[in-house]
Amino acid sequence: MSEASWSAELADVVLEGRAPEARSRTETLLGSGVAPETILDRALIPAMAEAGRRFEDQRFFLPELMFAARAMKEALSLIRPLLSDRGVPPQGRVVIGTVSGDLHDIGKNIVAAMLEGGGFAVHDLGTNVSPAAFARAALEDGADIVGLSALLTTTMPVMRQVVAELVRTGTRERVKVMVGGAPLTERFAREIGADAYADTAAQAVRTARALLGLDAGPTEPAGPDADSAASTPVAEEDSREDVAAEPVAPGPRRPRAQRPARGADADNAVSPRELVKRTLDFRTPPRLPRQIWVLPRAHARYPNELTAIEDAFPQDITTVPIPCSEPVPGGGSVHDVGVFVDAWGCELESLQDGDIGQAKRPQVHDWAEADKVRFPRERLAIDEDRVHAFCAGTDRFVMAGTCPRPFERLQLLRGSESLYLDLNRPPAGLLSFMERLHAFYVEELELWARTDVDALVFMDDWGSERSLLVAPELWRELFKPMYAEYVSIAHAHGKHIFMHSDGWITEIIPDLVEIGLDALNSQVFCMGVEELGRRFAGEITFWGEPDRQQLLPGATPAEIADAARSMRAAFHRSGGFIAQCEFGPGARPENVQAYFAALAEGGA
Ligand code: B1M
Repeated sequence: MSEASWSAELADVVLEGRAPEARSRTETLLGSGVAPETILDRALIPAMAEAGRRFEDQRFFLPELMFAARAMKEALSLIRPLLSDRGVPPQGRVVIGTVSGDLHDIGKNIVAAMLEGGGFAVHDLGTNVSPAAFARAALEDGADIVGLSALLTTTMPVMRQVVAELVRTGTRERVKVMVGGAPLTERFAREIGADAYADTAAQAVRTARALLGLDAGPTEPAGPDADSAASTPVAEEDSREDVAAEPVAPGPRRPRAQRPARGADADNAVSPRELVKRTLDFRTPPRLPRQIWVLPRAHARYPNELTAIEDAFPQDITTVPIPCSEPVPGGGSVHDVGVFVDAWGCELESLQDGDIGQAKRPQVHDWAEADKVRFPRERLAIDEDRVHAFCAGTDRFVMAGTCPRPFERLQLLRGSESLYLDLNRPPAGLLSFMERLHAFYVEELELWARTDVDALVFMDDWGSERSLLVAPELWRELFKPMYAEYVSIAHAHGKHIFMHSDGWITEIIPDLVEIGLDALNSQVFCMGVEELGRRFAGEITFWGEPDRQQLLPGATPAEIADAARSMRAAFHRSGGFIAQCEFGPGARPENVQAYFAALAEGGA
């Protein structure tokens, strides 16, 4: 077989994530005398470069990218030892990690895999890595590049400390520093004295090559649509049908089109509860309803400022504290530092007081054994009298005290990375577990829907900063039917229903509108406020939210006020916009205040 055809075939096998075949083909090629560096240069590096391009332009999502990376690693495990035996050096040595205080590792792992696929020797230090540990590893490994990842605005400053530690230990002049992660910018990289910033994993490979003065690409790309690789500086598919039982009819749509004319029932004397209902039903509320989400660290740090904000801008929405008649096992709080075991038996590790941690030790190693998972059925013992009393005792709009999160729960049980891999070709055990999980949440929502609460709520994070985490088709097949049923339950009981998702999710908003979701909390600034307004205003209520990554921590109060007005202009159409704002650890109290003040101007 010619080099062009074996390299294109092996590249395709890697791109399709067929790990055992990637290994066996590599074995055969090596056995027939093809040099390991030729296999790397002609097939593996081009395949991973193509996988990165597909991820960048959203033909690949996390499951596909992780599958390809796994196949590449299988092949590399045969090639790497041979390369070192033959004295072939890697393209460069990279020490990489997520900085102290930060547990996000999905993006960093992809960057590490792509760099390996690009021919670099990568030492991944994991998450929560201290400046001293980066400097030590850089020295010991003789690294050419130190790669730093951070996803939290509160952990970005650690990157500056890493650079300082490299200087202090005399390592800085020997290594290049590359930084990346959703909240970072080119400017920030310059300010902290890094050598380069890369915004995606594919870009990280190009940047690493440029930093080390390597040429634009090692080889002609393989595979049918593998074109230019520019380098820039600075269970079987079919078994999915088993999931989630019957297709679910969308919940009854509220008659959004038949709204009364603007101002028809303007009545400033309405209660907060009625105000929110009018907003959700596009019945011309006299002002925008308000809701603040206070995270524990903001509570502890700014108690007086918080009281002043709540006094000046009384809140219109509240949540029932979960009044189960049985105690929920586990104890402690999900916000405490250390390891917290939740009601499902999942262990979460939190580094900072007030943060929700990362799954520490996944329970499910094989979906065939998922029947061992303990469902917290005590949550179903709702003390209805207490819920009724709570609702009767407030004139605020009341949300249920539970929040189904099927995707998040699956990640906590299985581990994020393993779940993404599973979702690529979901095994039967996963699909049947999803049915059980869904049935549990349905039972719980049905119970809450029979109480006096005004709304049900559910959440799952579906986006990174730039794209969906999974392909929209997969989401539609596996998760949309679940959410559609949640919406149906709420509407059948005359309740409204709210959803939260982080990240860029523009592509699935039409689906959420279609199933009849009433209100969506999402990162509207990463999707584009104007575009969202143009496409969806009047179709769904935007439940906040001002950007928590750049604006709330970094902008001036005047900029926040402008942002708040732009949200109202984009989303409010005789209703359809709730002035929700998170008050988290990085947010400045004057900015939270400015947001509510700007939205209180001139009524709705
Ligand atoms: Co977190 N989280 N999270 N979270 N989370 C974000 C980052 C957030 C933006 C969501 C939001 O508020 N809208 C927000 C940060 C806001 C801010 O900083 N101001 C946030 C928060 C607040 C938190 C907690 C504090 C939540 C809480 O407790 N209340 C908590 C913190 C825990 C901690 O770290 N101490 C937390 C926890 C978690 C989970 C554990 C639930 C989970 C992480 C699971 C895991 O990583 N194993 C999680 C997730 C999944 C997210 C979102 C939804 C998605 C992140 C992701 O995996 N993206 C995220 C929302 C968002 O990003 N808008 C969010 C997919 C990944 C492929 O993209 O990581 O951007 P990304 O990586 C890209 C590029 O950035 C780049 O290449 C990658 C591939 O193209 N890149 C590099 C990354 N590193 C690079 C390094 C390089 C070069 C390029 O060179 C070295």
